[in-house]
Amino acid sequence: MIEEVWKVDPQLAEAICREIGRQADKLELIASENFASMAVLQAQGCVMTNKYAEGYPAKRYYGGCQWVDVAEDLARERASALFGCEHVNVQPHSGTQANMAVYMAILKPGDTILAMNLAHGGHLSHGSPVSFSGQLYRVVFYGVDREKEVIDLDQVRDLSKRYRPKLIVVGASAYPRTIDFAPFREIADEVGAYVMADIAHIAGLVAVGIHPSPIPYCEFVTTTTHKTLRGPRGGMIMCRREFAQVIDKTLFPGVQGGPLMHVIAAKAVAFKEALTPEFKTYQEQIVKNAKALANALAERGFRLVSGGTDNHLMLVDLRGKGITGKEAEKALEDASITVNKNMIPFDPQKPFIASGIRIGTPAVTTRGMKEGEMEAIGGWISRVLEHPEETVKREVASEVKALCDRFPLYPELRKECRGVT
Ligand code: DSN
Repeated sequence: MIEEVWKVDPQLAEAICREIGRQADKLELIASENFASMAVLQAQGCVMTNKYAEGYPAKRYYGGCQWVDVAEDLARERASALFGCEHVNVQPHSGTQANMAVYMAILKPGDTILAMNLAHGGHLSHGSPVSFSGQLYRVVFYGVDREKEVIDLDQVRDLSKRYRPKLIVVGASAYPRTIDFAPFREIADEVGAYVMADIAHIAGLVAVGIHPSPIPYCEFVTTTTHKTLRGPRGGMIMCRREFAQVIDKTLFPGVQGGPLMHVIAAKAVAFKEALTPEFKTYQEQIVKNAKALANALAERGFRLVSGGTDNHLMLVDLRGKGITGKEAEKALEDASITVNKNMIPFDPQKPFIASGIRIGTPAVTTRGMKEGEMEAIGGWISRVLEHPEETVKREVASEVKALCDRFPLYPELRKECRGVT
């Protein structure tokens, strides 16, 4: 796939190969990342990148769209089959653009949104003051209960009654527990609000039925396609039939121009993969691995926010270990283990320092790792964070490399790297 890049732009080819090497030789534990299949990568690298296709299948503003129409129809049909939704739009370039289209379809600037606090696990596009969502709308935040560290539904109800939001957003990027969507519907009905679930993180789990689906409870469901769903980087909106037209016209031409047809082609491939029995087994293993890793850390004295995990990720509170999230991220990176620093609920630290790290298992599970490997990884994380000295980091990095060699990633791509990885 990169032969021609070597000929035209060796500098860039080298960067690609070094990235292949980084992904293959280190442990990827960022909860929002994954490794797309070769089929997804090839579809994304296809000639559909050349095609303008503003509009929707059979209603385009350009000629010559018959084959990109096939791609978009396949993506739409498969997404509907996967999630059981009435309408789907597969054109959003990202999760944030999917959320933006929903907000702009049903809200006016100044309208009130009730959403989960970013510092408690929410997302920037759910009303953070640094995002358009916090600048255009009046946003009220709910969070987790201080003791149990699970979503505080009493607070959701109280705030809904006090502020009468037009939209309640449910969904998170750093929440380790199952989300029950039914109470959000009940509360929204009490105050006449719409509900949007953003399932970007848990979409793969929802698709195979090991996390409850928000579809019966929400007018709108948004997601990205590249996290647990393991497709190309992108977004998607699902909605009830009655909102199909307003969502489609708000996404295009409202907030986006021409769709990325090569990415939509790759989404179609990923959804086909997600409809297989193997994908269900994969999602189940993600959760088993997360539990095994959480146990391995807890046994070594690490405090997990909410006491553990039900899904693909965990949040580790490092305050008892005398190391900040920022320091932990760096120490682990030096040991070839990639995680991200993360705020924990009621964090005394600023976001750029943070008291915790977020750890997820989707990517290592794609490589074929199981509970035994999670136990080893938990041990390495503990060794590095308890003793972040150079010798320890070097030792762990070499053990990580040996493990990664047993679970090769993209071997066919590495062959094209001319020894540069
Ligand atoms: N940045 C993503 C994450 O890491 O969770 C969410 O958009």
